[in-house]
Amino acid sequence: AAAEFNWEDYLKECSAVPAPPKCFKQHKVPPKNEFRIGMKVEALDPRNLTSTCIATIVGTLGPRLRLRLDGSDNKNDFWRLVDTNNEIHPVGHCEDRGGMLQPPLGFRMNASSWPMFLLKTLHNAEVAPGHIFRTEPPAPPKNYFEMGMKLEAVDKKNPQLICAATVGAVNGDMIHVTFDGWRGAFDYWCRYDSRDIFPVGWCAMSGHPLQPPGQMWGPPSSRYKARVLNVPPPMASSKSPEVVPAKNTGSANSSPTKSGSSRSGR
Ligand code: MLZ
Repeated sequence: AAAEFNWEDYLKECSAVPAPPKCFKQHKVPPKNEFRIGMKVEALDPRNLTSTCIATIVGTLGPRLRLRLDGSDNKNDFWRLVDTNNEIHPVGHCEDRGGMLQPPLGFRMNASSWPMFLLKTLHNAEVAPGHIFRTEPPAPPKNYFEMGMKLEAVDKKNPQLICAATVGAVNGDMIHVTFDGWRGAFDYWCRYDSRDIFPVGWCAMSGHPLQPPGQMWGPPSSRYKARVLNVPPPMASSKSPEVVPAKNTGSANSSPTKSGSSRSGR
């Protein structure tokens, strides 16, 4: 059985340092999540940020909320932290400011049925009380990240996942988030004050699951074995000798592209 992932051993193994907490726009203590499934909130439509819609909490993970816009489908759920101030609000916030609630992009019904739909969706609904919305942490004054530092980051292609990651590069206010053991397939650039990145230990502290690095992180012997197994067969296809399928012993979905910056060189 594979050993269970823990940051302490992994950092030693990589001789890497975690990005210090001051790098992140996150509270030092993760906020409490008092939202419950079924509660309704106002949310900006992620596909149309000028619209405020009604959303229902359809799931929670640690301090994160899984949201679905009322009147939309179940294919466009999105995640927000309970301390996201500008994208989620208590029901009533929009109207208090003279705004009007809008149907989501891809509203299932005819636009003319929106007013009645809105009335019905809010009738007898459990709305999330104002006090459970947490205040947003301040942004760090500048980009303190350095190449090679470890962190935990949302996988934007699988946004329910927070995974072990490394700062692959820094450029002005941007950092390159590279996912350990996934060969670049999920990497992205984001601002240093993104809410999708967290210090090492945040998942453990907040009760959120952490996806460990892909592939191998056992003793060096097992990694060596994995590499030997990864060597392509001597008689590769005569048609296209340059395209060698990388036989993968570990994870199913990793692509045979560039080697992960985080795990190379050992
Ligand atoms: N379904 C995918 C998830 C990969 C997640 C990678 N995160 C960096 C797989 O298991 O291949």
